[in-house]
Amino acid sequence: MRFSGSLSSVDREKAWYELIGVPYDGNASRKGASEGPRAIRRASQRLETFLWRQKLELADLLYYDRGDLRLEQKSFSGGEQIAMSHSARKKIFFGGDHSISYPIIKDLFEHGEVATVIAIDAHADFRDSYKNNRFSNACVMRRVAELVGSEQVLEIGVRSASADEYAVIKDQIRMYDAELLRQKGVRAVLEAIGEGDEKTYLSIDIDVLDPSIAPGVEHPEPCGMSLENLLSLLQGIIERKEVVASDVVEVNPKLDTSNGLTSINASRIIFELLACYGMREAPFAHPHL
Ligand SMILES: [Mn+2]
Repeated sequence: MRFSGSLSSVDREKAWYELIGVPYDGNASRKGASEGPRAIRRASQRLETFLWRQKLELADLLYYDRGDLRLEQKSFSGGEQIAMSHSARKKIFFGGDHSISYPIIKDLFEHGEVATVIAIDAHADFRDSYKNNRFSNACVMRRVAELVGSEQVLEIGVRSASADEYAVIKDQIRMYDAELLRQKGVRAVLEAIGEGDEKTYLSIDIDVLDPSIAPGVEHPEPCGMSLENLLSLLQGIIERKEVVASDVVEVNPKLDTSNGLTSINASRIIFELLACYGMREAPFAHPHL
């Protein structure tokens, strides 16, 4: 099953955007996120592809679900190159535990396709090592910062870290945490982020949402964002920054509600990313506007 609205394989060359599942949970403590891509594809069939707010038919955007990218633990240490296409098309990956962001960003960074990274996440993910694993999903932004430079990393929505992590990030990483978002609102945070044309990777950990609307995650963290606020944040970031690739991670169907609420919200986020890309690049191309 392909993601809803995807071009068929015959028409794949017409695609402007690529979706890629990454069914991997080798660096999570509680397994299940490897089933995320399948659940998200299935959930995407349950939503209308006509987006009401934008009056936009998603299938008009021409995107192709390439299927799954298989990662091995060796991919994380650079012991094995990951097989990834390097077309000019924008890519949206969906996991998978959060550790998948690192080998993807590493590959894009080394090909000069990504310079800065924005992470939207309940957790700082800045431990040096977790359960003797430096590539744990709890360490992913630490590894990313070492790769691209800590001044090139921005974290949004954080509301959980250890004291040790906080000591490392407080002077090192630009951050608009959950408290600031709550006090000032999405618009003020977007104004503070500013505009820029650096090639940006946007990583969205679904646990940034409140656990009441995203319960199917390994580490639910109370007092999270609403989906409306997250979608507004994504719209604002994509309007202001040159987002070239993104991911949606940490959906764990084994921990989700029986009707797959977390997967539904993940596919809604992917719909919004596609719509934002389309509105930024070719608003004239959409006959319903
Ligand atoms: Mn997280």
